Amino acid sequence: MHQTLEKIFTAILDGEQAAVTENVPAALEAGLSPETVLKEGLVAAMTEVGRRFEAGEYFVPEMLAAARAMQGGLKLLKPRLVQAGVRAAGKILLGTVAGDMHDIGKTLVGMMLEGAGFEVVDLGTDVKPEAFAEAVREHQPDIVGLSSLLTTTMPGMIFTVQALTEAGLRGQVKVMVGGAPVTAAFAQTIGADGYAPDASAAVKLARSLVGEA
Ligand code: B1M
Repeated sequence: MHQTLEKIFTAILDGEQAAVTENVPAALEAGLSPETVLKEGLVAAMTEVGRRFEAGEYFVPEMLAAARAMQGGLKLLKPRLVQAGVRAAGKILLGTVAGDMHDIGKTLVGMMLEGAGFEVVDLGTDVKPEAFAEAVREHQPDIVGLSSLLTTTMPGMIFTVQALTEAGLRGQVKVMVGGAPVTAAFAQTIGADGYAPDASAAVKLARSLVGEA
């Protein structure tokens, strides 16, 4: 592995954004393609972050720090990736459902998905069902990701799936759900395509929903 990629990999795992933003341009100057820097630097590191989280070696703070460090590098890389015509792994529309202001978990899920090469459109919090439908029309995502942290706002997931169906859009997107009170059984009941208990599982689920192993 090129020395700059090793530095990017380690800096992301250590949550050191300055070292990432220093080494991404250095890797490009050394002649590595933006795609190589993305896949073998950023995505490889975030995959390792996910593994460490699942193994109980990392917790949410470490995962957040790594995701922030990765985003610093991604920001520098994005224009070069667009220039080089590199396609995202898929496009995901993400939001916390109506009435719910919790955004830490949803944002972390979005950051991890970006780290896995997905294009993420984050609609924020308190997103009404009609706003999700409207945004699907506008952005044409592969996946709609719904987050809810309150038992009282979980019905917002049902109404969002209904709104997508009523707008004739349900067939063109996969729906994934998550958040502390949400379960796989609930996801199945409301006709979602999948449930993920945490950000690392969300990446795996999103990959499987777009047909990427
Ligand atoms: Co609130 N809150 N809160 N809160 N809050 C909880 C959720 C609560 C469990 C606390 C408690 O009572 N023990 C409780 C809910 C009870 C329930 O419904 N069963 C609660 C309550 C009651 C409330 C208020 C109603 C309090 C009040 O005003 N009386 C109020 C509601 C406001 C509203 O939304 N309308 C409220 C407000 C707030 C704050 C604003 C103070 C703040 C939110 C700040 C913010 O987000 N910007 C807050 C916080 C911080 C929490 C706790 C303490 C932490 C939530 C968090 O960020 N966790 C929480 C208690 C707790 O969970 N321990 C609590 C860290 C985050 C990384 O985890 O969000 O679970 P999490 O996300 C995980 C997974 O769930 C999953 O992956 C993430 C990363 O691993 N995931 C997905 C999440 N979304 C996903 C989407 C996916 C896939 C996976 O696919 C699309």
